[in-house]
Amino acid sequence: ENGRQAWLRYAPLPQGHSTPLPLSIIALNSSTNSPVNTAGEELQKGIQGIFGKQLSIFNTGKETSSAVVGTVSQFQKAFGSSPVKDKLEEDGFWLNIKGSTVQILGQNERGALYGAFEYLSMLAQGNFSNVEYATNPVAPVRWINSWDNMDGSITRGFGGNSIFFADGHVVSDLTRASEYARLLSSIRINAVVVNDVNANFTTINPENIQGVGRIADIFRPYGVQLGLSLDFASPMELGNLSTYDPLDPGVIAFWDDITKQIYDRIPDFAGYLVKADSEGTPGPMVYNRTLADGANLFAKAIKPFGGIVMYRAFVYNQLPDEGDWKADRANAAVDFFQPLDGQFDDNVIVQIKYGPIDFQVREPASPLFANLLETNTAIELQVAQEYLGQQCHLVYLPPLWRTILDFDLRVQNQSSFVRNVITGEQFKRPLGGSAAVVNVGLNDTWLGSHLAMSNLYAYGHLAWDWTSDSEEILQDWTRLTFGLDKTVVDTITQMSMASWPAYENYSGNLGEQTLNDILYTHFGPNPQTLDNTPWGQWTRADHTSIGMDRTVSNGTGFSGQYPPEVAAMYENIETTRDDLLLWFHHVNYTQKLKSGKTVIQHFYDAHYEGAETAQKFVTMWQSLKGKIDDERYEDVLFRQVFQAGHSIVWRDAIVNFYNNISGIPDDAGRVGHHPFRIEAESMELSGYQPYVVSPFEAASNSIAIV
Ligand code: BDP
Repeated sequence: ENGRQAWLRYAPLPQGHSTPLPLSIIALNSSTNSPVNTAGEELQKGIQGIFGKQLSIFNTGKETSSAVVGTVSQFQKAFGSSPVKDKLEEDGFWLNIKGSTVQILGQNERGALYGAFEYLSMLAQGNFSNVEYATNPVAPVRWINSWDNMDGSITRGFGGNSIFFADGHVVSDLTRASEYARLLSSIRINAVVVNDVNANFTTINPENIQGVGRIADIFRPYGVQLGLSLDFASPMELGNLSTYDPLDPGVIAFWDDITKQIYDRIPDFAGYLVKADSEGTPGPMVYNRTLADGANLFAKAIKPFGGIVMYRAFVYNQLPDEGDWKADRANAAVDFFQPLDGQFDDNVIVQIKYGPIDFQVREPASPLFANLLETNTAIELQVAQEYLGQQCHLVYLPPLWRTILDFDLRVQNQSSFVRNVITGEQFKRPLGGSAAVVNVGLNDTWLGSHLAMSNLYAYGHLAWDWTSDSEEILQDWTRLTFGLDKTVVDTITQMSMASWPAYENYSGNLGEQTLNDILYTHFGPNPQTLDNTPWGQWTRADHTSIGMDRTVSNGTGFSGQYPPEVAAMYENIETTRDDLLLWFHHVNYTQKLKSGKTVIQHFYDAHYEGAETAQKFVTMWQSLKGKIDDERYEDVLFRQVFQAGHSIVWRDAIVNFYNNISGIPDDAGRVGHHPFRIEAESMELSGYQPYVVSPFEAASNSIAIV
């Protein structure tokens, strides 16, 4: 049990679980690369694993007591008429289980494969209900963005090197890529952009187009399409042109040609992802062209082939001068994109990070979702826990995502939830959906941590239907990953559901964002870097007060980017939720919250509470010893012990920082007092040296041992 099978282990069910099974499998397409063929094999493998029964696969036969898998039209051809009672949309499927007679019918082959995984997931969880239903995705784009570099490293990767690239090329052994596609199709992900958004032009040289073509071949039987990130300056770097101006005829011809080369090799290529004019990347603004000119350049090249362009809204190159108190990076996306609404081609989707800054522990929903009424949009999430403990901390993310997706933007004073905007439903847009940054690597655990995989599993399920219950998804994942034992399921549920609030409590609360090292690692606590950088995660803390005034009346004007009802709510301290107070307002440390506590006392209490919860994860996990395999038990235990310790580092660094800067004592007398603590540097050290840390708050007495 090294984690490599993730939630597709097909472990034998405990004694006493039995059900009438189909006697055979009928897969209505037997060509090797077809998802329906894959579905047949997967059903065989799953039933073999769960029940120890070897079923044969046919491509025709008697429907009764068989599991038939195929598309609706394949079924009609084989059996005359369609049993499907509800409307199926692209990628949707129909599942009809009547004891040993099972119909799994997709609108397309991909849908049929999704249905097969759904049936197996039920069986693997000992759920033997007879069911009959159709299910459709809420959006056509359910993508993953990999941040893999051509040299094999992964930007913000915490699970080893790339499964796709090494030394500038596509690796020859793509076994892991195939296993990954299998995992992804089981959670209904339909495309993966394989290279980092900070793209390198070499990805699209002739050799690498062939290479990524091999990845696409490996993905195809799983119904997963391939996409690529582009480097906007490729016409110069690869094409030897003197410009990459998006309106230049030579540049247009260059991209037309590259696109044709890609489709010659990968006829089902999904599309492009573009990070331009962002954090130093080249883009259309270099030539005084608009971001829409940039996006439409690719959109026009790819349109004849049916591809799409995901154009990222993470644009804030033109950062204001430091010290300019009106300047606010949070304003950037709306400032840049809102004036261009209506100018993007129909096959462009503007991909928007969930909050206006950058994957922080809590942010308000990006106001850009409310400002593009004539543009397709998608939400960008991060399964990679870049700011959220980097897979060394357990943080179950769906509850965080739901704060954004379930937020009502009140566009034109009408109900307008973010989840309905990004699917295209709200503003009647043809395209939309989501992308998540997922940095799986060669590590057997994929993400570097067994428990972190629940985030990937949940992302797929939520991208299919954002109203699904985060806790139920987690419990399905737990049963599939660790078995049906109720204590195991309950304990992992409790830990996971408590994990994001705990992390928020010890890492940055009241909307301050994650108070971590912002300059480089994005990992441990370093609150003092926050106001000295151009990155915009400002706290604006001084001796008496804290928080960023983003109001229209006094501050950066950010709150005015929301539609009127929401803008009015955030403009006013009284109507701003406590958990976003310091995002929108600058207040005294002694300001009273709605909870009745002062801001500073809330900091102290929350940090102690958060760290205490993280300590409990260790004992909770220990209660599972013997109930799950030793290999994964030990691995997770190691991480939970680390988190428990690191949460104390977080707690003390932050409370000491605010205690020093405000001079206000902790009512409960905890801050600065650790009567039972034995300092590491006062122990007998063998092979370790004392080391003076900076910032000093990050270690007691500012001394660590290394
Ligand atoms: C930041 C990451 C950086 C990414 C960037 C992005 O630190 O590595 O390149 O986002 O999303 O969060 O483009």
